[in-house]
Amino acid sequence: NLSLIAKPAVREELLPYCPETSPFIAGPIHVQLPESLTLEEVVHKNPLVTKGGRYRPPDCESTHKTAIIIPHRNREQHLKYLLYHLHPFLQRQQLNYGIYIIHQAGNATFNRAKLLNVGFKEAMRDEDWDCLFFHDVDLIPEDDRNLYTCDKFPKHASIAMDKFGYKLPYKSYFGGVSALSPEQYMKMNGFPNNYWGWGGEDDDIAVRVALSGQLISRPSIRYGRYKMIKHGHDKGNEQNPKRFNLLAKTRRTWRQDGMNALQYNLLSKDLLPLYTNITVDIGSEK
Ligand code: UDH
Ligand code: NGS
Repeated sequence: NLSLIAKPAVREELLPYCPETSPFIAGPIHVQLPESLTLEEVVHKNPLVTKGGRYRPPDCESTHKTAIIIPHRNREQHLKYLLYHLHPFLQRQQLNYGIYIIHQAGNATFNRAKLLNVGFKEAMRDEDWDCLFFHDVDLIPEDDRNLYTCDKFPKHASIAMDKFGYKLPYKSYFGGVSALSPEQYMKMNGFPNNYWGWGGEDDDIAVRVALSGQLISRPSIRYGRYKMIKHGHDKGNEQNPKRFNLLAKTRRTWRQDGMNALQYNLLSKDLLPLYTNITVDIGSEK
């Protein structure tokens, strides 16, 4: 049956497509954060992950190409634990995937949404990803039936977080982990670039979904479960006092501010064993 056969560019053998449901999916995950864990151990536990944090199932051709985009600064411990859990999780789902860390250089106020725009742009330069997961560094998925693939509409995946009692804190909550196809992302002009500091940027993204004529897709509440690694407030990410004013203007600004206005200086891009590390100067609030 020829329709079952794909010919990947770098592979010599012809592999059949992976089954619709991966046989390796196991359901609930008991999330542990071993104190002595090192990144080297994570590397050893994931022998099939290649430079830049890339993976393809060895025995079949995946029907999904997912990039994971993680905004980051000064959360090395969280990153270690996320990689420890995420690599095996994604492999059990038989995905063709890559992990990108978007590291904000310097000490200017943190800007999560702008980093995610940079991640989208840089990841799409590498590969024709069909789904991008925008993933906070401190959220560990607790069930591998929570598929890291895209839906018909922008997906909010972290709908049942432990810190909110495994339910949504409010109906339009879109923070934590979300997933969009490139088409869905561009339809809403990406994410806002002008939320400096904590809060509101995720609500702005949810508003953009609606303003661009899209709905929000969600996994089952039984699967969209996440453990948040406990932490205090970050230096350089103070509550943004402008967030309510910005949110009140999204309807007027979303077409001007987003992917079409994105400016940054790429400082480095390193293909590390477990992820592609992108360090970027995104400037500071004007
Ligand atoms: N992030 C960083 N470094 C920072 C700030 C944020 O890497 O200095 C990234 C990281 O991926 C994080 C995400 O941005 O998961 C979102 O950060 P956040 O601080 O907005 O959200 P979070 O839910 O924390 O992690 C909310 C404040 C928690 C204070 C709780 C005190 N008990
Ligand atoms: C809302 C924030 C969101 C935030 C959510 C959960 O109030 O950015 O709380 O926050 N919106 C505004 O501030 C406008 S949390 O409980 O995780 O600290 O994601």
